[in-house]
Amino acid sequence: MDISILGIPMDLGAGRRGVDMGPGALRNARLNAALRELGHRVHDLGDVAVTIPETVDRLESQGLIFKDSILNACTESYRRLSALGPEVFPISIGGDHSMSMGTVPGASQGRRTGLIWVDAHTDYNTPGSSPSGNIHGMPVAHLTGLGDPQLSSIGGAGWRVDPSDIVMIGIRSVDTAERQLVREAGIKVYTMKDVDQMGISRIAHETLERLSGVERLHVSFDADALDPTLCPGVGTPVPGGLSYREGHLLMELFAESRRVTSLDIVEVNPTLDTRNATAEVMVGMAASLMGQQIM
Ligand code: DIR
Ligand code: MN
Ligand code: MN
Ligand code: MN
Repeated sequence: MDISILGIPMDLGAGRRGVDMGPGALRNARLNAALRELGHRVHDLGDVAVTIPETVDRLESQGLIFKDSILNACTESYRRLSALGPEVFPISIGGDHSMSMGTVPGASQGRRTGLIWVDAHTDYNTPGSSPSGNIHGMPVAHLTGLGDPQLSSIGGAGWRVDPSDIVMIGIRSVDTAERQLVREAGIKVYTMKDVDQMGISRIAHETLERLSGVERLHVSFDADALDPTLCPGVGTPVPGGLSYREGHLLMELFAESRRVTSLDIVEVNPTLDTRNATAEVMVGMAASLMGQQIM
């Protein structure tokens, strides 16, 4: 397969600094080589330009934290990925999760897209519901058309992800007002309780079944979905996450389906990490999604 890697060195949407170094950490953990060893042709597109937070006013124009700079980086990411066409498999490496407001529409190629959100958080706050003002807690809401009109139309005025085409896995931290928004939208959520009770295998199969009608299938993988003992290098660790094998099995089962068309790896924070362990684990997850098998 032809894989294009796009780095988005952005921490503007997160509550603390450091995930801007995620793309470097993932490349340092041999992401590109691991994918080549699987037989893929890998093209690294380099990084999009992202504003350095210290150079601008954090409230910029509308009071949303770093909104203008995030909008610019997401718009550029959208353009770069759109230009790849439908035959290339894009892997976007971040960067905080606000980048997915650009990568999901970019990878969608204008088609109906299923979104698998692997995360401790639902990231479904709007500017009105968010307790933090951090835009990395808001990308899914904007992808479905809620929230700030500019952030919700990065993929063009009419493009949206239908809430019924979204499945979230690994969830264990949801804000009070956000919970109501997720319920109203009708998004399918597999919490960590569901993972414990049902097993990740059944969840993977149900997810693929639920998203059987979409043309494109995007996996957005936040490193904080995995347990913080495994991935300490994240800004908002929440105990009780996916195990190493649950993460791999989920990716292995998605790979077997051959239906996934794009991937994000986000929220790797090298300043909080232990010897780049989080980046190494996430490279392993990407390799499993792209076909790595044990035998
Ligand atoms: C929280 C934290 N729900 C917020 N979100 C995080 O700020 O909206 N998302 N950490 O990844
Ligand atoms: Mn997230
Ligand atoms: Mn998260
Ligand atoms: Mn986040």
